[in-house]
Amino acid sequence: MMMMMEMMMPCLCNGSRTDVVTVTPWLAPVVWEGTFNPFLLDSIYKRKNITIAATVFAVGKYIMFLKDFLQTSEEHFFVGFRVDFYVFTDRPNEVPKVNMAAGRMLTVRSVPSSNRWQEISARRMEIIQNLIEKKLQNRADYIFCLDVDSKFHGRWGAESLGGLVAVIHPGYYRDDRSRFPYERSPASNAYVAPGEGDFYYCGGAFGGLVEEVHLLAKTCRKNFEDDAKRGIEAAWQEESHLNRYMWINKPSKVLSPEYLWQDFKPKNPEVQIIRFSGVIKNYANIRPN
Ligand code: UD2
Repeated sequence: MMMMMEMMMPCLCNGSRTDVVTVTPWLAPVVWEGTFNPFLLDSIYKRKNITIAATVFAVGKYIMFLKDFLQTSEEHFFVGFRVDFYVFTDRPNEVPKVNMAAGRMLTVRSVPSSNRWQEISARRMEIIQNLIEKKLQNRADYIFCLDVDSKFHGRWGAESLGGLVAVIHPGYYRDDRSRFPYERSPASNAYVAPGEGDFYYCGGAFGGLVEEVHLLAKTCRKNFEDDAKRGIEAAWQEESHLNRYMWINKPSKVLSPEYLWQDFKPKNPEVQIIRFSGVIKNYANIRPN
């Protein structure tokens, strides 16, 4: 331990990254490669004996992405920690067998199919809320909710842990907020007014402490359903509601687009490592509508 403390003496006068913003105006860290020491973080969180839950939905043809998602998670996602994956699918018989390290577990749960992808995507909030209420409250400390059509390529570990954790969307992080695809109709509960909004966050990855994510899922579900009763569907379904939520309830940790890139996007210089990235897919072939 002594050795590690010596090695780790932080320097206050010389930031490790000067090409990107590493803290938000509300003093939440923005996690980029080079801003943290993975060994130090692992040693801090290993001692806490934590369990991390992760949800992933593979409904309809999206089951085809599950094998790579799970296999690459074994290589990169919280390696050495206790991780419980919850797979939600309408095709439980097609869940691939993936060798998992000791301390890692996979639970498969059946969910109904739908003929609208928007509904599959948006209903995740309700299912996450229920999972937390019925199962996770005393069984997991943190939870991450991830898109299945993605693979891990680099470390995603304890540096990502926080109370409420959001990932900056790779498509808009260099843009002015007037270009963010927030829901712009004031009639929707997901409405973000011009001149509001911090970053544009991904619907494809978010997390934090179980109780924080419970509140987020419950609120987004309620707002989504309330919209639906009035015949409204926000521009990007639950992603729009998540963005509204994160504007009001600032995330305590923000993950850079390293934590959800898109394979079709060339890497920008400030992105030194891609940790998790959406695969290229043909929407017309895989979505139900
Ligand atoms: C974006 C978001 C996604 C969601 C969506 C808006 C990212 C990278 N992705 O992606 O999270 O917010 O916009 O609704 O931020 N799914 C199925 N079967 C289906 C359709 C969807 O299992 O037939 C699940 C699956 O886990 C998938 C997720 O829902 O990863 C999101 O659907 P998508 O990947 O089609 O959404 P997309 O690419 O528009």
